[in-house]
Amino acid sequence: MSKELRIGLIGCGFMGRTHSNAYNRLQNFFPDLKTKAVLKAACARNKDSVEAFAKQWGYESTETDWKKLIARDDIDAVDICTPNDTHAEIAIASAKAGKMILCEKPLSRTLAEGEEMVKVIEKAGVKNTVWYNYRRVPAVTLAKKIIDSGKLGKIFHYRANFLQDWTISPDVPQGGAGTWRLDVGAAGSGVTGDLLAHCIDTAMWLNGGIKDVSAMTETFIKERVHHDSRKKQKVGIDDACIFHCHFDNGSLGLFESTRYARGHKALYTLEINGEHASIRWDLHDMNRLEYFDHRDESVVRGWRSIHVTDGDQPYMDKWWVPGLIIGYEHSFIHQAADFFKSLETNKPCNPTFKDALQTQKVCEMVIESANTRSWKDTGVDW
Ligand code: SOE
Repeated sequence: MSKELRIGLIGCGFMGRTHSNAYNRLQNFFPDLKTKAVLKAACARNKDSVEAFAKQWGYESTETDWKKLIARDDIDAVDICTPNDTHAEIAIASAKAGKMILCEKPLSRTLAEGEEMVKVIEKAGVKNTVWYNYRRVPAVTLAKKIIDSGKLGKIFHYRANFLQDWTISPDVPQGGAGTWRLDVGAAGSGVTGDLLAHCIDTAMWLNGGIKDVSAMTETFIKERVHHDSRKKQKVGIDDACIFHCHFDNGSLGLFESTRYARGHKALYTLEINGEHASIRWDLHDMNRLEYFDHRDESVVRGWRSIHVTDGDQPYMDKWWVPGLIIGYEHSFIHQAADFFKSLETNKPCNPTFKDALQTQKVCEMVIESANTRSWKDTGVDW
């Protein structure tokens, strides 16, 4: 390893941990990378917690003001792990300061914010990526390879769910650490931007652009105490969202997400049905890809469960030995590795801000469709 990429991470919550873990693992598991990750600075508003975080994850220094972090000459790349309402401001300032940017999903709260971000980032010409991590689960990456090889034939259906149950109690507040996802001001939307954004990103990557959408949303709990005001306030997010759509390739899509599916903590599933074959994947059994091929001899035809752990399957040559599994955190390690690799090849590390803006277009039209009870064209350019 010769070069260094000095990272400044902003936001030290759940995503701050997943990204920091990713940088820390690169040297061990991706030793061929020519650039070394240097954890230069971590930034969060609370001095004590950012110092504890920096110590735990190996950052050399801390900041409590993100503007100071961005102004530092010893930072090459800014990693944005803050709530959605700060993504645009931080990303735009970072691009203007000439920093590379790795931004946690979703890109932005609204399409307008996302468009502004893309405009500034493209003008600055800085390297960028958005952490839609599920693309880099080896079984999902394998699904992409199988689809691209044409094995499924013409695609008819794409189906995805992302189900949770953590907001069923009316006592869960909106706003504040951990629960900002319930505050429309901080999050922009509810399950649409938080969970369906993942499904949409994966779907367009696997199956091409989404042309138009028809959606419905529901807010089951209309008022919640706000962390800041300590008063009950109207809830502005969508608690649940269901939409269907047409893809550019003529297939039909069906998507559902909710935080009210009792018994489901984080169940992301997807299924694709083609003329010759089908594929399905389930986050709770994430090392497996299920595959059905109608061309198999009829007496043995059936769903196969492919254990994606062999060295010739995506990313798996970097890990243990065939048959041994990896987990959720590895999807982030793979994205970090691909970003570092992209510095060598000078190719984009997808999804870039521009790609993530396409997901933002779908999310915006999903909400718009639900609000107006009508079909909406997404304007996606895939
Ligand atoms: C929400 O609970 C959440 O943490 C999302 O914000 C993540 O993006 C998703 O991967 C898991 O669920």
